[in-house]
Amino acid sequence: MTLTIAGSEATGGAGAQADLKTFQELGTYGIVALTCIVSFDPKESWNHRFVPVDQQVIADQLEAIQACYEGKLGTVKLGMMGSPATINTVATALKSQDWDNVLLDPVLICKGQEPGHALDTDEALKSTLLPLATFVTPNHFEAEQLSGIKITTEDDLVEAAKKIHEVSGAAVLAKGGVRIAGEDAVDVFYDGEQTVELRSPKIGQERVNGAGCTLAAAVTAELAKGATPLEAARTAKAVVTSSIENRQKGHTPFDSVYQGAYRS
Ligand code: PXL
Repeated sequence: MTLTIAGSEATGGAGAQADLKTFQELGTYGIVALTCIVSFDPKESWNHRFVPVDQQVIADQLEAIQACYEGKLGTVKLGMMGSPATINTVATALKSQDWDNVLLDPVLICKGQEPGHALDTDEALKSTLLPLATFVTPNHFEAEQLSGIKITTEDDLVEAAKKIHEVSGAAVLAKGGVRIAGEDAVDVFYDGEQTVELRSPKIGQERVNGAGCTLAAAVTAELAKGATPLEAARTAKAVVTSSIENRQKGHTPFDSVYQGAYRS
């Protein structure tokens, strides 16, 4: 059983939709509490229109979920929060029970959001959610924000992963993706003991919508099934590679991942 606390991305590529599809594909019972609704704007270069869900409604969803599955729900993924207020509401609910796995995908910015807004969200993520996390999956930009390290090489990515582990105690899977030069998409796993570079050949040079969400959701599902953090990271890399290979094209300038063709 896996819960995602995340935003809706209406075209179905990213956010809660990607999380639920990934949970289903990996054989866990998926549950969602929605934090916000993102609708790309076809009239404005597909910028993100962002609407937060009312704080009371976020709290109500979590109340329903936690009461329904009390004693059974041990794994949660945190996706796009969108505001410090939502981060506080979510943290309050999380603290009302014990968790085996709290996976934080520190989604910081979405085009169309105010940069100032993202800075506040960054601070709230660091102070309020990062200490609760057992596993963190920052992308290139988020790893720079959380570590304060500018990342241009694989070595920088390793340093950033170590720094984020130091401040959180969590296992870290820092994603280089297409942002670090070279033939391979490299992600760095660090859990305080092992540093492992996970690589697979890049599939094009463009970002694919929902890849980060899928990777983090796959880690979440595997952790819920009892995998170690490193095993979960390896499986997740295979899931996201398959989801990129089988991407869905639309009229957006980017394609969206599709998880449905993954075979273990
Ligand atoms: O991929 C990051 C992401 C997460 N959550 C929501 C999103 C996006 C990107 O579009 O819309 C809701």
